[in-house]
Amino acid sequence: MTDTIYALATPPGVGGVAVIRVSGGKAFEGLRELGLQNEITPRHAVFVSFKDPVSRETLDKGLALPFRSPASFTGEDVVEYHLHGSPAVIKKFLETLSRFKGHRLAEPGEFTRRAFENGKLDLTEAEAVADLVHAQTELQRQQALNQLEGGLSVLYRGWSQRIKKGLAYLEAAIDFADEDLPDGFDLPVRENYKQIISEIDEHLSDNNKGERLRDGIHVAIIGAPNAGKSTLLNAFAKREVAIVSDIEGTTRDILEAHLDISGYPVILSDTAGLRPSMLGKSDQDKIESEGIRRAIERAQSADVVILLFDGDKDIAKQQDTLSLIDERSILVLNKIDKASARTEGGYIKISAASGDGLSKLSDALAERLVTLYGNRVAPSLTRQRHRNALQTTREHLLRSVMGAQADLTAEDARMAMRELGRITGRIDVEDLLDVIFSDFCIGK
Ligand SMILES: Nc1nc2c(ncn2[C@@H]2O[C@H](COP(=O)(O)OP(=O)(O)OP(=O)(O)O)[C@@H](O)[C@H]2O)c(=O)[nH]1
Ligand SMILES: [Mg+2]
Repeated sequence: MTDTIYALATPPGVGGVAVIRVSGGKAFEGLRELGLQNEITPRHAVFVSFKDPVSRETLDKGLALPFRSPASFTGEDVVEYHLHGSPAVIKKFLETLSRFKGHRLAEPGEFTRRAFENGKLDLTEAEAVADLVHAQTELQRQQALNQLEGGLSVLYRGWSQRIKKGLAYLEAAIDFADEDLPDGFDLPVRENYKQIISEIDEHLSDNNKGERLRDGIHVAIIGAPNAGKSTLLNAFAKREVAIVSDIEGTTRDILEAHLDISGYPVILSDTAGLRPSMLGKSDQDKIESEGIRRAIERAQSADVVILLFDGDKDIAKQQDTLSLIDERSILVLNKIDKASARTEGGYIKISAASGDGLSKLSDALAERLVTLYGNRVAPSLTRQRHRNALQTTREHLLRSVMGAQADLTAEDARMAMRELGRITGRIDVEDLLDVIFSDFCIGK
């Protein structure tokens, strides 16, 4: 018998209601000990005056909401306690639960883990629970929900089924043929596997969309010292993240702010002003040159780069910034509020200080993100784990297609299926039997 686990399900601190969740074989017993007299009716909330079973002291008055196995999130008996959301009530209640037989505090993710182990969710769906809980932007919510509803599972299971069908055909042909197999009998299977490979390739070459939506899209502000990079970061973040001054070389480290740009999670970074000519001239510059090195590194790794030009100075002289123009850049001219400001075309013109033009820049950024990642949530892989497993699946499948003999083709296809199953964690019994008994011959 596994332990009955409990934990606070809502954030700690003060709130209108706090929810404590209990899951396991002794969950209902605990509810009785806490004072429920009547019979337990699953999925019906009851108002209870919760009492410490030993001291008979009242802990709180609140609701208990029981779910009977297997019709619960974890698949076990579950009771949710809706209490007054105060730190003292929560502490007292958890303390009381800790003294119950077979009860212990849940480990991180343990409720979802049990849901997986009891077949309520597959691995990608379990991961989606975590993503949904952490979703900060609209597209993150949509993506997590899509995955929770089985978007990835359906896709991967579909491939797995098709590989399995081909495998069945190959094995039947190999095992039952009483004469030599005709040349090319396995051609349709190989064709089908080739098709799956190209579908996997398409799924993999999505610009890392799912991972970016999950982890954040990196947008870097790059430009000469005093161009107004820190002012721009602060304007977007709506708070004083970075120090702004008219001294060139104020910013050294990379500073980040998390933004929501039209539902896309963006990590906007402010960097040291590019001024390589000053590098290595004094002790002070050692720090600045490290800052510039980091700035250039960030410019290279970012998904989108805002190249910020100082509109108060000659653009042609901002060589270090100009030399970084590539397909990832958005060209922006700052300080247009100044009387002496440039008027060159091809730039988005802003005043980071007054806020002028910022909505235009924000729109341009959103438009770029739509181009890069689309604005419709399709099932996209969200983790390196998925990517690695798919790449291995692809390798096995490719070897299967190239296999000189049908039995080699079959063996590689089996490995491809197993690798796919690893992503969802669902290698169903039938698949396992396939793998186990495939080494037997018919008749044994
Ligand atoms: N008039 C005007 N001044 C601005 C604008 N944006 C920034 N400044 C001023 O320009 C100076 C430099 O601004 P910062 O934001 O510190 O520039 P930076 O690019 O971060 O500079 P470094 O960190 O040294 O690379 C400050 O005095 C700002 O107040 C603007 O749109 N208009
Ligand atoms: Mg700065």
